[in-house]
Amino acid sequence: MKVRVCFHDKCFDGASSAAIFSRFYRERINADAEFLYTGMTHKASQPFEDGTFDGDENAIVDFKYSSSPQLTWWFDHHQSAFLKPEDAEHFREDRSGKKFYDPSYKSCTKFLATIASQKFGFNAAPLAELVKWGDIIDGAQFSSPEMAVGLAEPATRIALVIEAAPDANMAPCLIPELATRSLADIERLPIVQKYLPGLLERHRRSIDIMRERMDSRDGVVYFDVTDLDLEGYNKFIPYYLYPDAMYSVGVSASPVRVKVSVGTNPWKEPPAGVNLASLCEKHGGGGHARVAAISLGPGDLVRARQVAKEIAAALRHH
Ligand SMILES: [Mn+2]
Repeated sequence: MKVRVCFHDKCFDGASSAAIFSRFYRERINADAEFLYTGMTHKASQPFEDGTFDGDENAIVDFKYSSSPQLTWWFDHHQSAFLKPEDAEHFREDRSGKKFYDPSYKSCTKFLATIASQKFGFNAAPLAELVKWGDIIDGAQFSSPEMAVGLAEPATRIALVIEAAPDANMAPCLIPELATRSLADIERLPIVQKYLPGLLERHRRSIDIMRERMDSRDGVVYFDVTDLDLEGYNKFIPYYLYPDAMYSVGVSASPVRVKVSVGTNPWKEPPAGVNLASLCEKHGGGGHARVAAISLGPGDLVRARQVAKEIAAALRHH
């Protein structure tokens, strides 16, 4: 029995959701399941390539819906969960009882643990630490910018490795560990230790670089790091450096995409009526009300900068 689990790649909540799904599935649905993991990335083009759903069961966690008849399980909490209105319609008509969506949850980790417990009798108690940190990290519920940027807690260090390690197999390797071990134990694993010291050093350097690059005006921090290998930078650095800023708009690049990231300072109360997911949807992106992004093709640098500057200008007026 093969179960294909597609999860939001390079994301602590995505990996944690896949871990909780796997443990839930093994304990409550089929003890003999063999899991195969596929990390999904928001790309400018269609994310689900033909042949993605090749399991006896196919699940998507913490990522967009697919109307494929092969998809048997779905859990998501993103406001922009549906690529097309027909997908939303398809989901509304689903009667499988195995597809779940609630954008009011701060993390898919907590959403999945809650549904699995309430509807399928899963005991999520052994995973309480993972659920707690999934919600803190994905929901930006750190007590201070220093806690979010200082990376003293095992969960924040594992999140750094998942987000930034140059190893496509990192999340698939860590998901079974996240399902069974404590975060302190996972931090000590050789695969984590192989990358952690270098990534922490790069993180410290990135704070200095971003300090030089950031332009903070009228409550909006703008920065462009497309010429540097900085995708996967810590998204709380803008508010650590500029605690009074309400929003940040950043442009970064990797070999596969140029990304415009738009965020709200989690330690401030934003004005009512501003929805960053809706703002980014106008440019083909999406996300959540307080944090969203637009992914463009690797050749779309000029357009990405133009979109980022437009969004920054619009936010400065709030
Ligand atoms: Mn999430």
